[in-house]
Amino acid sequence: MKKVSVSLLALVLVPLINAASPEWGRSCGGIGWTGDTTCIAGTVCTELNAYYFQCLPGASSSSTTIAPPPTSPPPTSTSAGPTTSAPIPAQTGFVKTSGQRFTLNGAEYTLVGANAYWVGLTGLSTADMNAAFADIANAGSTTVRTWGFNDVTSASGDYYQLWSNGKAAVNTGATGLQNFDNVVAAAKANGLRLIVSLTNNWSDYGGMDVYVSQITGTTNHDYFYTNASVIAAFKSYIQTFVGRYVNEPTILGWELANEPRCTGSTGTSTGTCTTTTITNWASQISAFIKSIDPNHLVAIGDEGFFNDPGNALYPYQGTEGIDFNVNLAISTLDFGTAHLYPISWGQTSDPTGFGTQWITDHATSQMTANKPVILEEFGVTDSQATTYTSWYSTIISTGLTGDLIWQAGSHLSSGNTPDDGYAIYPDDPVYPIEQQHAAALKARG
Ligand SMILES: *[C@@H]1O[C@H](CO)[C@@H](O)[C@H](O)[C@H]1NC(C)=O
Ligand SMILES: CC(=O)N[C@H]1CO[C@H](CO)[C@@H](O)[C@@H]1O
Repeated sequence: MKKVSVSLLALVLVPLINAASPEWGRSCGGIGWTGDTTCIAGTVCTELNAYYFQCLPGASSSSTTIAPPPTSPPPTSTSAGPTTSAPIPAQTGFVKTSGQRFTLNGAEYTLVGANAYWVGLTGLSTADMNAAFADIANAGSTTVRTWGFNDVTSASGDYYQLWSNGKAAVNTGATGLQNFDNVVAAAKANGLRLIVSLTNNWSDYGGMDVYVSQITGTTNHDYFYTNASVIAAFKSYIQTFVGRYVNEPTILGWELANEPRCTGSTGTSTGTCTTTTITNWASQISAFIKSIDPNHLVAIGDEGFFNDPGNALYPYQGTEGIDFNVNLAISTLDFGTAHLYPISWGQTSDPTGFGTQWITDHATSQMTANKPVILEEFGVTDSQATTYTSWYSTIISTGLTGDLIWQAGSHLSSGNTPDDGYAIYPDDPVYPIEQQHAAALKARG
């Protein structure tokens, strides 16, 4: 139902790829757009949807100015499944921070929930998006983290940016940003708010290495943080993606990237990347997001590694290019994030105990910086109930601001959502543990 025909999609995309003029296809309006609304001669500001107007070739031979866009909420899907037959609850106000807590309209907002990167990337109907978010909401969740990127070099499935010969074209159509509009509408219909990552350290769904290889012709992962052309391309994507949702309260916040590190899936870098490299990049990109979107919170989306060279434990050594405490002090970053995968990180002798220390140390950083910190991914594949019960208890007792489990799962009409060994479906014994924790975190405040 949300798909357009391939030929129609090609009509939309091909001219963008071949366009010679940077003016061609430039954003010029839509809900939340605060930039230039005029288009050069020969192009007309054209509404692609309420959120997105572009300068496209038109009959007009002079510049055209469009009226400011309406400030009404996004049109909700007319093809909603049974779970949205009830009126969609109004979501008003943006989630903000106050000291170490999140707030909404002056009251405390408990950030608890799950990751579901797949909602917009696995061809789900709007009815299945709603069913997946309903399962997450029934766990007591307030918040879901998902992917706002998929960089491809040939058009297939749902994707947001198509690369060819070093140039990117954002997919604003039904398999692109209009599909993400449906993700936002489905989250809203279930009373959830979204944390959206804007690229990936890893090669899943494209990510940094696609920018680097397309623009520099190399596999040096850290060029993502330093090459001016790559940074300009990432900012251009942010301008379009973030710009589309500036006035959308269902977005809780933006994350610069999922798990940025000096090296990625290629394992290749210039050898010159340090924690300073990523700190400088995070300062620059977060300030850019704030400049186009003052409404939403911004975080890095990193794993929360500490930079203590010589520490016996790998996640504390700073070798991946992350200095959690230095980054948390950046003024244009609103909250800190940590992930927790003891087994992947070689902490195999006492993974539960390692996690307890990790949570405690991040709660200490949270107090020092006086900003919220969330455990925004965590997972083990063995003894999940025991380990998660312990970690949840530590989150409550240390005062860590909130958490999102990796990852949510649903049994949908189209089949089961992805399971990488960590997915918790509603019939999993961990699901009621999530429910108890959400209630306990809301009660703690
Ligand atoms: C970025 O990469 C391009 C393509 O390889 C190169 O021409 C340019 O000099 C690089 N810029 C910087 C600042 O390194
Ligand atoms: C921690 C993590 O997410 N690792 C994944 C990163 O991406 C690579 C390549 O796609 C995967 O193999 C890792 O599991």
